[in-house]
Amino acid sequence: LDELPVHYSLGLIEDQRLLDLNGTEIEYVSQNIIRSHLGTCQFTSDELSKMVWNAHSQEEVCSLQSKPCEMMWQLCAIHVSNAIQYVVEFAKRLDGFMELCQNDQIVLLKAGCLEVLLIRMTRAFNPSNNTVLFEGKFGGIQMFRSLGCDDLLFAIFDLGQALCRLSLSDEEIALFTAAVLMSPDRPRLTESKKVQKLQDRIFLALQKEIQKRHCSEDLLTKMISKLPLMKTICNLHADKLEFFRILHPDTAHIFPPLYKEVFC
Ligand code: CLR
Repeated sequence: LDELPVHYSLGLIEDQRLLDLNGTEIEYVSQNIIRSHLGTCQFTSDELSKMVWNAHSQEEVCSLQSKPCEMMWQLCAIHVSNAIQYVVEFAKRLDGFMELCQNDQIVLLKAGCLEVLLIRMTRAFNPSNNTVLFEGKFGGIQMFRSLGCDDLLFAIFDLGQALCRLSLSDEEIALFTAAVLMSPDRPRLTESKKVQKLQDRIFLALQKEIQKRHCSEDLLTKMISKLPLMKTICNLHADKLEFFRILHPDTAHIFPPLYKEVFC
């Protein structure tokens, strides 16, 4: 992901004939991905825009802050793994994904699901007051104080702000998350050529989608420029989790199985 998408941002794949796809086929790729996203995104944009001004009260924030560190970690892990289940369902509905070997399906999901979740977070983020959806209502960074991971949370909220500034449509979020999931450079992939082909098609569809809205041509470049921050967040999350497990060695059981499977 770090090196690969550069040639897209330089606009070298402008010609869809390079991939041997016609306009109808690209439209078909788009429709499959957008449908998969809408069917697995947990909340519709309408629902989210209604919830956005429903904020946690001061008491609710205080009660989250006074939870013991372990309990807050557990609560977050439960919400994260719940959201990951939807990402898994999204992946399964993408054309080509289930035709990959099982090893590669697992590699792509393990490596990409947190990045997908972070991009999806844009939909559940209110940049005007720097709040995110958590436990059914919106709240600021202070909700997560008892985790003891301020630097991680600041990075996540920074990303939320940066992605919201791009004001991505649901269609663009769908195609962007699909492209991130289908990253051919994940370690231990056995058929990365196949994944590369699928990702090329997705980037092409994304480029078309962006042109449709005839907004700034460099939107794709801006989207790709957020990938390093996402990678930083994934590494930071892994570090924090490792540190937590060293401090609390007896707490393996508090995390949901899916969270452990993906991150431990
Ligand atoms: C992302 C978009 C999904 C719904 C969803 C579920 C869980 C939320 C997540 C969103 C955003 C990030 C989130 C997470 C629960 C905990 C996590 C608020 C809204 C925060 C940033 C804490 C992370 C702490 C780590 C130690 C796990 O459709």
